[in-house]
Amino acid sequence: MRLEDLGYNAFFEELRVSLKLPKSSMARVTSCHKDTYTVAGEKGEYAAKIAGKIFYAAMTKENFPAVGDWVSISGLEEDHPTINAMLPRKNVLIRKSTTNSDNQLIGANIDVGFVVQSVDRDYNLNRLDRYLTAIINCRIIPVLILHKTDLISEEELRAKISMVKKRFAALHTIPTSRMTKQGINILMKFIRKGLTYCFIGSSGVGKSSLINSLLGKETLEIGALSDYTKKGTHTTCSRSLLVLGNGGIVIDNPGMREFGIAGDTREAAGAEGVSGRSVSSAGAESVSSAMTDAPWRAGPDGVFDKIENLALKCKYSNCSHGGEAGCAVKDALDSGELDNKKYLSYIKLKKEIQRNTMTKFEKITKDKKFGKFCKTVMARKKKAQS
Ligand SMILES: Nc1nc2c(ncn2[C@@H]2O[C@H](COP(=O)(O)OP(=O)(O)OP(=O)(O)O)[C@@H](O)[C@H]2O)c(=O)[nH]1
Ligand SMILES: [Mg+2]
Ligand SMILES: [Zn+2]
Repeated sequence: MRLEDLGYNAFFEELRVSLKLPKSSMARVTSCHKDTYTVAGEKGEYAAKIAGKIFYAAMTKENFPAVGDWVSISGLEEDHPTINAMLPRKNVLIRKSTTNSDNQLIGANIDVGFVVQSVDRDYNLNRLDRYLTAIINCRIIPVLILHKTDLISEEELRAKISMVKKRFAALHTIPTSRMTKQGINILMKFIRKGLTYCFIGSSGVGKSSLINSLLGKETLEIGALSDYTKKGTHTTCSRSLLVLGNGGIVIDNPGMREFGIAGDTREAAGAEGVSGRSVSSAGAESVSSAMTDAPWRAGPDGVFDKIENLALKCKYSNCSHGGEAGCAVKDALDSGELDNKKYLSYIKLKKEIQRNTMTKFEKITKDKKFGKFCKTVMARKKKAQS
């Protein structure tokens, strides 16, 4: 397989050249396991270990490879493939656990985030706010898939789509069903060769089933219908990256029960690119230039654009929009120009983002603790082996 078939492009090539890594050594992470990674490159798909130097240098979880990362492999000829370098990321989708302080890397170098909701029981606009905020924060274009349309009437579907449009005017929405095949061709045409699409959503909404439809074969395991009602049953247990027949690259994910919003993710994405410009902004450019001829162009500029624009007119720059005098957001709320539900969702997510954006000092302390933790684990491992 050519690297380009796995999503490699000029953006990653520039980074590779700057880091003086041989092109033949490049591979993309297709799944992550306990202490090995499956990667795919010109020599096919195989398992690789991570080099000690990356392990020791890793200050936080975000420094370890994620599905979708581009890595450099050595030792393939000697039959012990090892990841010895990782390219900075264009972006990385992060989920913050709402029960502990962990961040979970969902996928790296993603062009489009497909949020899948099943129209029968998972459809929820506040949950959609969360997914969209996280996706846009990571500079990824969001698209909504309203799946299992066979389970509701056309009228109900129209009402649901119009509620989505009212809340997120510019959000591209694709209704689909595996049973009636509604939208499957539209989805297929939407997916472009060489771009990476990440499927996220609750468990049982039909992410893996949809990907199987796109693959035209039952590659991914899907849940039994009876499992669907059981809370906490996840059919897909780990993320995986697959290439479709039309050249699009998709990432399947285990279902998510909650989706916490991480703070600023630019650092995890690789911060400054090796050429000095921001990797994230360079990524956004390459995404938009790759999509200028796409029928749908970029998604919404922001989930809460309308509120953010109103906020610019508030009397105080640090306005909390909680009732201060001269607050343009509150004025719009009072006049009915702004939807109350959208306002409440905005305030809730804003607080969460503020809470999860740690101060630099807090971050350094946490990073040091994690580095120390890794060293202790390795020392213990060595002692046990000797
Ligand atoms: N009625 C209906 N059922 C569907 C459709 N697509 C998938 N399903 C069913 O929904 C159930 C869950 O599908 P999965 O594809 O396993 O869902 P998932 O989102 O991958 O779930 P996790 O892997 O647990 O996150 C299965 O029983 C599918 O047969 C559809 O279009 N209509
Ligand atoms: Mg699944
Ligand atoms: Zn205000």
